[in-house]
Amino acid sequence: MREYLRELNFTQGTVLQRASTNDEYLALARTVRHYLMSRWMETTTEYYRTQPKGVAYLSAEFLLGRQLGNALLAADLTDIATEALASLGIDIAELAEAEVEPGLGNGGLGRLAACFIDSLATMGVPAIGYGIRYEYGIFRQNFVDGRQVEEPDHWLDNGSPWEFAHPEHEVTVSFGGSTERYTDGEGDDAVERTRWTPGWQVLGVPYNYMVPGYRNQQVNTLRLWSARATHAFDLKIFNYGDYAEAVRAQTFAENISKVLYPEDSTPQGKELRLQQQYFFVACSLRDFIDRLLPGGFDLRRLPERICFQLNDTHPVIAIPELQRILVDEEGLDWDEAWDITRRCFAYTCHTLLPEALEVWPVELLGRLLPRHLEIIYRINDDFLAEVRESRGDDELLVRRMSIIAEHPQRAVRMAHLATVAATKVNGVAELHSQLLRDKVLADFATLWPEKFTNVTNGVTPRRFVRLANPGLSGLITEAIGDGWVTDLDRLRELEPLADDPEFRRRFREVKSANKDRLVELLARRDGIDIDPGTMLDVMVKRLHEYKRQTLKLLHVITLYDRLRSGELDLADTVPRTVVFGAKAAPGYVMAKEIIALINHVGAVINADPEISRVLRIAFPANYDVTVAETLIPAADLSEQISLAGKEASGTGNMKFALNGALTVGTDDGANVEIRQLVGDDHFFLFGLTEPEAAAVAEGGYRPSAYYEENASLRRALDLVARGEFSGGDRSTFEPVVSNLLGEDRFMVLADYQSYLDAQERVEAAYRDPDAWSRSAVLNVARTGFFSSDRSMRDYLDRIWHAERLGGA
Ligand code: GPU
Repeated sequence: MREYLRELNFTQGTVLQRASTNDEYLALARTVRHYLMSRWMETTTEYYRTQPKGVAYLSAEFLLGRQLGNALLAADLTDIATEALASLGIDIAELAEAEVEPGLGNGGLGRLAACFIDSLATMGVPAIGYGIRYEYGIFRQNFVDGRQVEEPDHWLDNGSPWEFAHPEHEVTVSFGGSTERYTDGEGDDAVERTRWTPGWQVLGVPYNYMVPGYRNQQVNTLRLWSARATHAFDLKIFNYGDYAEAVRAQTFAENISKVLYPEDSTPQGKELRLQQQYFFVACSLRDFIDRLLPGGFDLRRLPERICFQLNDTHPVIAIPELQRILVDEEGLDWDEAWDITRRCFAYTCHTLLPEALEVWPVELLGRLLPRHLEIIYRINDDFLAEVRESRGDDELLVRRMSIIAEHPQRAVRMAHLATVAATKVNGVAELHSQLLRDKVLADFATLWPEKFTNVTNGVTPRRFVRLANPGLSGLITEAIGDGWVTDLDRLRELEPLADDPEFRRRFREVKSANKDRLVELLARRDGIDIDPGTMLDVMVKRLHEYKRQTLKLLHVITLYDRLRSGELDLADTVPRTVVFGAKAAPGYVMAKEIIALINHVGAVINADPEISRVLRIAFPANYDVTVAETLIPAADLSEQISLAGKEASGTGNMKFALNGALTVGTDDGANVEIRQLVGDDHFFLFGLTEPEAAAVAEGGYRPSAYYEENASLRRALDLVARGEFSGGDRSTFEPVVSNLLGEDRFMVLADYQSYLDAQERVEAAYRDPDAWSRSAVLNVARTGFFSSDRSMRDYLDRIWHAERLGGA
């Protein structure tokens, strides 16, 4: 408390009586971080002193969510802080609301990185996260006439108490220019080498964030890089007297870390994005070599000290960068350097969609990073020679496997580069890893079968159960003690309690209180009015055609149609609130149309005085980690309905199950493993399987055939086409309808009937609250596997072979 008042007075420069909520939040945040500081320094010093083998998680995104609650929890200060503030007349909850979450990621991939660093700290693994400190994170989403409008995310405006800038540790990063061969040394010692003369440079300034382990005295580091203009650059121009030009140059450099690209799974190949990628990777490698290794360290031993884990292809340019450092700067010969480089990297692939696989046009890469392009060519030449040697002169095979694509333009396939270089390549769920091996990277898996492995994703139980669901956490702890927070398999001990009526009653009480919290949030935040007495049916994730929000919507429209026609009896229908949350990439036109359609359908249904008693749509704008934390614990039904073979894993699916929602889902991604664990009786499965979907595609899929044969599907689509949800205007949603009827790449129409049938089973099950809550409790008890702590153990065993120093 004394600490807190000190921060308020001396750092925030205000007094209790006059402090704003933001002042109070900042003072508390600084008090907590102060408390964690000595552990942080100790952890850092310990790693430096013992030089264990560690992990560097390279990721262009870390979708952290709010920091305060997590820091208090990790430090075990929540109760103390709550009481101390209460004695000053301050409500800690109100103050926590002042924190703007750092939205430095798009969705699953970025949130996964945040879960992983939490688990690594909690498990005492020597690990560092490296990424970009975007000045603007993921855009804020607004709806205007139901259409998405984006606004910049000024997350740093009210102060950022969790970061520590270290301008004194800046790193210089080079771009452009040219390369030349030269002879180093004389006579017998002479060697041919390459010199890169860059065209321009920027500085990377590190910002450190604490990553506190859960009550274990460990605090790891997340280091995010921010771009600055070099001093030399602007000095030179200032001396010419061109002040305006100097300032412009600064802006140019600082643009690099200005904004997060908002495309999720569909990279746009923008030059600035490649600059971002190289920028943070070059800073991170330099930082690791110069600052985390002892002076004079022999880089030939680098693989004994580190594994750089590549979070998808975004950081893959690190591979030629390390090779360049070893060959051009350290003077190692190519083959020795390449052997070292290969042993330092592992690659995680997060997709199966061809359009999500990053490629960089050779023209662009060569202009921005000429030396790296040469290195990539050489890597490719050696690799293709290896392929020819082992597989004969199969030129088709060689072309398929080449790191360089020739069509539609010459471009570097980053996934191929990563696969060639990495010690291990992993997918993020069993099915995904199998499809990587059998389809997407099949040629590589034939050549190097032992390279491929799986690590099923996980989520941190600290944030997504303990913090987000205090009611359920209390109930669990009362039943089995609190060990589950760091050993989630212990949730199994709840299984017998699924048969205890009293436990189920209390479980329902918790769910109902969580719904009340959500109702309160949506009313306050969005002016949305929902009834906590209804079934909460939730679909939250990025808007993507493969995730099939339109399938959910067709179900809703069918319910509406049947209720209106009297085919369904209003009095005998289970009341539902269907909640959507989804951002669309700003340039993804179809996704934005689907958002508008959801909102328009919602407007019509919610305005119907009769039907809205049993069916409502809530689509709060700007779904983010903070909203997820209130929404997920309140959900009854979790929608995981991607076309089989398209969702690499999904992680929302895990969060819902762990919070006692039942899943309606396809046999896709980690749904497969969820269903195996919870059992068929407690999961609503529907839809084509991956082999079935592949067979349908093979045979020539005709969506219109389903339309013609299925009357209720026809009625639902006709309602949209006739303008029922667009004030009679038939043109408004014509693109959505004609896309479904004409192409329907993700087979929404093929799975429609099966989905409807599954929803009937959902409704029937929900009518029996006791049986439903039994299933819900079993979902909690049986999904401890999806802790990101378990994912980290798998990475440690199968990929990193790093040491654990302390921790849980
Ligand atoms: N994912 Br590629 C993203 O969130 N963004 C991307 O750019 C790519 C993948 C997701 C997958 O779609 C999701 O299935 C997975 O659970 C998540 O990454 C984490 O692995």
